[in-house]
Amino acid sequence: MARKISQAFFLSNTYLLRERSNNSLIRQKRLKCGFAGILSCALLFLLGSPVQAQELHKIEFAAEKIDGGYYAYRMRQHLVSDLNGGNAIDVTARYPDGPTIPGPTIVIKEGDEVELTLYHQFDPATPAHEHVSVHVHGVHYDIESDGTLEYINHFKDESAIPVMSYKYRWIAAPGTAGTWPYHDHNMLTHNGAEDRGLYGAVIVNPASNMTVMSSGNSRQTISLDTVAKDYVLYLFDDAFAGTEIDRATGQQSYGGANPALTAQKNTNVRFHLIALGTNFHRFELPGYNWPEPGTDQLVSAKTLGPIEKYVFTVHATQNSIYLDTALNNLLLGMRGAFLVSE
Ligand SMILES: [Cu+2]
Repeated sequence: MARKISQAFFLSNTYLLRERSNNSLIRQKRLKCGFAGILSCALLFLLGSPVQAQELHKIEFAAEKIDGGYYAYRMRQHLVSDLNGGNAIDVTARYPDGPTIPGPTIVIKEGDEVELTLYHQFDPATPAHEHVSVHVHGVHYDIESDGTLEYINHFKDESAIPVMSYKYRWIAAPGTAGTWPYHDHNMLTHNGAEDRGLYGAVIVNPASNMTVMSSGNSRQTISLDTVAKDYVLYLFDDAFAGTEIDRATGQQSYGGANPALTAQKNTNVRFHLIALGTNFHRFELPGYNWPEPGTDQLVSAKTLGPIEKYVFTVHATQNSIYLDTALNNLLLGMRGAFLVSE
C-alpha cells in the first residue's frame, strides 16, 4: 500500500507538469475553434453526413467518502437539453444510485457543452476548508473550470468545499472527439486523488458519428449507432478497473477489479483504454485485431504509457480474455474475461 501511494504521488506530479503545458496549449487553441467549427460544419453539410443537434449536459456530481478511507463520485443528476436548456431529458437512471469507483462515465458528442456542479459530501465532521474538484482532460474550458487550486492556476481555488458547491463548464469543441480521463486535483496532496477513488472518464463521440472497425481481417467504416457496448478500462499498475455501458439504453455497470466484459455474438463493441498507473502496459485481446488509428493497419497489441489513452472497435465473434502482457503486469495477473454469448 505504501508503495502504491508513493507511486501515486509520483504520478500526480507527472500529471501536473504535463497538464500545465497542455492547458496553455488548449487556451491558445480555443481562440481558433469558432472558425474551425464553422468549417467542419460546412464540410459535414457538403459531405451529406447527418449533423446531430448540439446538446447541453447539466450534471450534478457528489464527491463522497466511502468505506476503507476511499472516496468516490456519485451522479446525482444528468439532464440533457438543447444548448439553451430547452426540451430537457433526465437520464440519471442510467447510473447506479450510489457512489462508484471508477466514477460515472460522461458520454457526450463533439459540439456538446457540459455544466458540471460538484458537491462536497464527505461527512459532517470534515473540516470546512477541505477541497475536492473535477479536473478534466481533452475538452476545452476557461481558466475558472480547470479544477485546480489558486497556487497552480493563479486565479482561484476551483473546488467544492463542505459549505459550497463549484460549477465547471466544458465545451467539446471540434477536434476534441476521444476518450478522456477526469479526476480530483485538490484533495489531500493537492495534485489529485485518483489513487483514493476520485476518477472517471468522458467519452466525446465524433460529430460524424462514424468509426472504423475490424471484422476478421478486414476494416469497415461503421456508424456508431451500430456499436452495442462501450467498455471503459482503466489500466492501473496492478489491475484493470472498468465500466461497461449498454449503448442502446445508456445503462452503466461497474465490475470491480479486472471486470468480466460481456457482449452478444456478432455485435460491434468499442474498447476505451486509459492508462492511469506509472507502468508501461501492453494490451492484448487474443483472437482479435483492430484498426490502428491514423494507419491502414490492423494490429493485435498496443503499448500504452502513463496517461495514454486508446480506443478501438471490434466485431464480437468469440470468447477471449483481455490482458496486459507487459511482464510485470502479466505476473500480477492483469487480465479479465471477454464473454461473447450467442
Ligand atoms: Cu489529469
